[in-house]
Amino acid sequence: MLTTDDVKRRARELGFDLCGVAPAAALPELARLDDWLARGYAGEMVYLHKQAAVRRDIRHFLPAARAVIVTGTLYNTGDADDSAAFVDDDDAPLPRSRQASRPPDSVRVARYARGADYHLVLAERLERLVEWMRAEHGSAIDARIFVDKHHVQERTYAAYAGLGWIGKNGCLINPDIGSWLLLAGVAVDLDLTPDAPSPDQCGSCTICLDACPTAAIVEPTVVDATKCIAYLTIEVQGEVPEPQRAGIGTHLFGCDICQEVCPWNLAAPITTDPAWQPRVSGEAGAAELWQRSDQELHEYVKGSAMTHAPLARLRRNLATIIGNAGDARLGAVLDAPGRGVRNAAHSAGAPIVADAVAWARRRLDADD
Ligand code: B12
Ligand code: SF4
Ligand code: SF4
Repeated sequence: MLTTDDVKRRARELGFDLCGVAPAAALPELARLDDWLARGYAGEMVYLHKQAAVRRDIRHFLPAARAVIVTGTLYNTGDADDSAAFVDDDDAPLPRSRQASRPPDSVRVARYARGADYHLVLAERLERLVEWMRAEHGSAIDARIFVDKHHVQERTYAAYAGLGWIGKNGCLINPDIGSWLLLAGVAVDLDLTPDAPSPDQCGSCTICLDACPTAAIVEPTVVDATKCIAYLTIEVQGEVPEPQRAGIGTHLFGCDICQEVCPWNLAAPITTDPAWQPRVSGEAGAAELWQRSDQELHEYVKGSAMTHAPLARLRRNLATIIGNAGDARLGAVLDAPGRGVRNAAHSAGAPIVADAVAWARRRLDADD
């Protein structure tokens, strides 16, 4: 008979840094999603409303489920984004020298998006875990994997599986390895012994709430996505509301500030897993990226989770960053996407890009 320890051992061999088991139940904290949705915090992410009924109980995802195996994978390569440069505070935790050395239009790419597309990597590893469970168990197993986009509240099941606690920044934090973690798992009809949940260790700290540049953490553990830079740069399909564009700063894709500042990440271990080694540079300049052709931009994001965003959305973000850079000279490149070569940068013709370009010009002119 398969035990929780057997599953954890195998998960470790497959490259997962953490693994635990949660009960397959309608856990009380799952009900918080309804309140969050009712407050309008999901914004354009209508899929969360549509999936809400399934997300209330893992047994709507897999009716036969008796246990939820949750994994955590460390993606910290030590390749820090100095997002905290954005925090206008003398106590900012990152070295001022690095902040000063960055050109004003250096883009910021969230760490999780710089390596290989985790949806594919983790799904493949979980499939192998399920195959192994089927072979070991001897008789049929009903199992269904989930990686991010599936209809499962991963953080809540992860907390019950003992992987960590829900920090005030909303992220699951493991006391040994911090919060640079991707979550994924398997709902299964096996009777596996659940782990004990980890205690909350945020204490009286409020660093992340104070550091969030857009005040998106509206109360401890609750993020209003419509204010979050990750949502504005990744999820918003159309035009970003004008009053929110300045707050995006130089973020091209996602935001790590509330994790960069968290004391539990100060000693986060560094992974050597080849999957997470950066393939997308977080050091490129927005003006330089803007001048690339669509084909070159596609090469820039190839293989990473950034490919989930259409090129026009990336160009919209690049124009916004240029507008925020405060250097009027950068405005000249806005006339030459794809280095001005005709047809090289089709995505620049999208209305959301044209709108962001017009805004960036106005902003740079006003700064002049
Ligand atoms: C929608 C979404 C977003 C939205 C909304 C985020 C949010 N905070 O709600 C946006 C686009 C803003 C976003 C941003 C990011 N995301 Co996101 N996102 C998701 C997604 C798809 C659903 C999350 C959701 O349902 N939100 C609604 C809220 C209400 O639900 P929740 O976040 O799960 O929160 C639950 C807990 O807080 C729980 N809870 C609260 N208090 C307590 C107390 C106890 C004791 C317990 C048990 C539970 C509990 O109640 C809530 C409801 O169940 C999940 C994947 C998934 N399938 O779950 C990834 C996920 C949460 N995101 C992830 C990541 C990595 C990020 C970013 C770091 C990416 C980036 N660098 O830009 C940021 C972090 C922003 C932040 N501070 O939260 C990881 C988080 C890993 C971790 N260590 O926590 C996930 C799990 C994806 C994955 N598979 O790894 N994301
Ligand atoms: S990801 Fe950035 S914008 Fe979103 S809550 Fe964290 S610090 Fe705020
Ligand atoms: S910064 Fe402080 S309050 Fe925020 S998640 Fe980390 S420990 Fe908790």
